[in-house]
Amino acid sequence: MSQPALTPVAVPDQEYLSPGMYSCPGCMAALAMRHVLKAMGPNTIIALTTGCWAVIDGPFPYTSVKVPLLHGAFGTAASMARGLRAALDIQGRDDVQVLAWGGDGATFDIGMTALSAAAAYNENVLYVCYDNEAYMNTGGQQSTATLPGVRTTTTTESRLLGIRKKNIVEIMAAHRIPFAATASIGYLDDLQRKVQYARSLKGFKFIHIHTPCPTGWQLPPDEGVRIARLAVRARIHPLYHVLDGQQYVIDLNPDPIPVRQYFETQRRRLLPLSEEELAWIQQDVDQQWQTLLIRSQCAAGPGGSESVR
Ligand SMILES: Cc1ncc(C[n+]2csc(CCOP(=O)(O)OP(=O)(O)O)c2C)c(N)n1
Ligand SMILES: [Mg+2]
Repeated sequence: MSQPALTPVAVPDQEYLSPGMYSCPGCMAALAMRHVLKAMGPNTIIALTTGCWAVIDGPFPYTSVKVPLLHGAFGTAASMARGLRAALDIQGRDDVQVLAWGGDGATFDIGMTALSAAAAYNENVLYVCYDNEAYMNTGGQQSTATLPGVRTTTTTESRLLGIRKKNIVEIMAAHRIPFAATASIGYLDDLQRKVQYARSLKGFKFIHIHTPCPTGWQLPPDEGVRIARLAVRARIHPLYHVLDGQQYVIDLNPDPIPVRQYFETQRRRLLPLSEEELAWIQQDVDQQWQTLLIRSQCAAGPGGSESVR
């Protein structure tokens, strides 16, 4: 990316969400949309798949979003975005950006086929996945984005060791798309910069935003941002981006905390984790971080630093 990591960015004053949305108090997915749209600007069309956001937006003919929005079936954000992009291209509307928007269930699971195809064909759209680690709109069922150790309404207790959260950014990077990145609702500067950068690129861009869900995670409404930051510090959700599937950059390297400490902050239901299971999760997180370090060919300072760029 052209700017150094986490340099302050100009966040536009303009708001593209109306007050009085249908989100739960403290909804991090709503905050994510608010900031992504600020970075995208008014010439944006949203391809929205089913999930909480299809409710937040409001019932037709009302909408809480001040840009055009197409609401489609579950898992179809990438397909809708391709159609919109093709129609805009026929009209010569290079000035209009297409934003595909889906939750973790719609992206990691149900929409994966359409998502992979859109990435493989390098369609000129930005796909944003807001990840609350479950199918929240239907009551919190397990998705392949659910953190191991978290008990959802459909978690099978006997199977923990060996089950991992799907690494969606690695999957997208393997398509060699121009830009694949993680982001967090706890670090809005980083999110703004990534969206602004992504919209300047042609081709398929993917951003995976970690958005803890106060309702589903049983958090007070003002706790979402703090918990999101702790997930970054625990390296459960490290902040990095990958250019063309090859160039890895770690965007933030804050003082790490152990996974155990992150789990202790959780109010959502957890499995009764044995020491062996906790150690396995920590080992897995450490291994993934080491892989990131090697790929980005940079060394973390002993105490951590705000940025390793
Ligand atoms: C084909 C189909 N299957 C199931 C549903 C029911 N459904 C609606 S929203 C939803 C959960 C979406 O989860 P996610 O994509 O993670 O978004 P979130 O609700 O967490 O915002 C489900 C299962 C549906 N609408 N269509
Ligand atoms: Mg979800």
